[in-house]
Amino acid sequence: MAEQSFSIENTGVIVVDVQADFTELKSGALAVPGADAQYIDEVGKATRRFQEQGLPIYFTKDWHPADHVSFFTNNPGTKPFQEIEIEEGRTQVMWPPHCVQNTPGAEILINIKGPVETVETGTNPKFDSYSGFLDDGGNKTDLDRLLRRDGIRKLIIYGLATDYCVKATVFHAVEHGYQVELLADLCRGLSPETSDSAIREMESKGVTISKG
Ligand code: VGL
Ligand code: ZN
Repeated sequence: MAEQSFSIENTGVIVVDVQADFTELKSGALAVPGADAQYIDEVGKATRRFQEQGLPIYFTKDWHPADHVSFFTNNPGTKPFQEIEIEEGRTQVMWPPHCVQNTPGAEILINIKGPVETVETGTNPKFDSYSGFLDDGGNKTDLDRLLRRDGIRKLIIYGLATDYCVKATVFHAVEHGYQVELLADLCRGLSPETSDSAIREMESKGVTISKG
């Protein structure tokens, strides 16, 4: 793994779902192992450094209504982390309720002074959305439009969780034609196995895997 290697021209930074509910630091409802105080500190420092270098910063924010389909509490008889078929051909992992709109668990834990665009995901109660670009119903977020507006061709991506929202956002970024660099040391995953295979899959799609 090399240090982050992109030239900064036409490059944007996507910080995926660095929110209280995904951290051990805040004893989040869906805490990702290793998303502790030191991790949050490192992600904050890196993000501020990129902004000082002049790179535009885009946050994705998991932002669910209380009646969201992905919460096991909204699907009677299901248990957390169980995978169910919610309709013909569409599966859904049952998550503990997390990142509910306007609750402390949904708060992004990065302090930054300069301008940042924030893109909300998972706002439709009927569809989950691991990707920052597109939900499971095929509905677009504002992310691609913002990146085009800003002339971005290359993306540096990191955040939570490697095996879910980071993975889906990276894949869609590649599909949308962006050149992608993943900063692996600034990511944490829910499980080591699925995180390792997510990173291998990213590499096979031409993503550069770097340190922080
Ligand atoms: C995420 C599970 C459910 C993530 C979001 O940010 O990776 N994972 N919602
Ligand atoms: Zn979610």
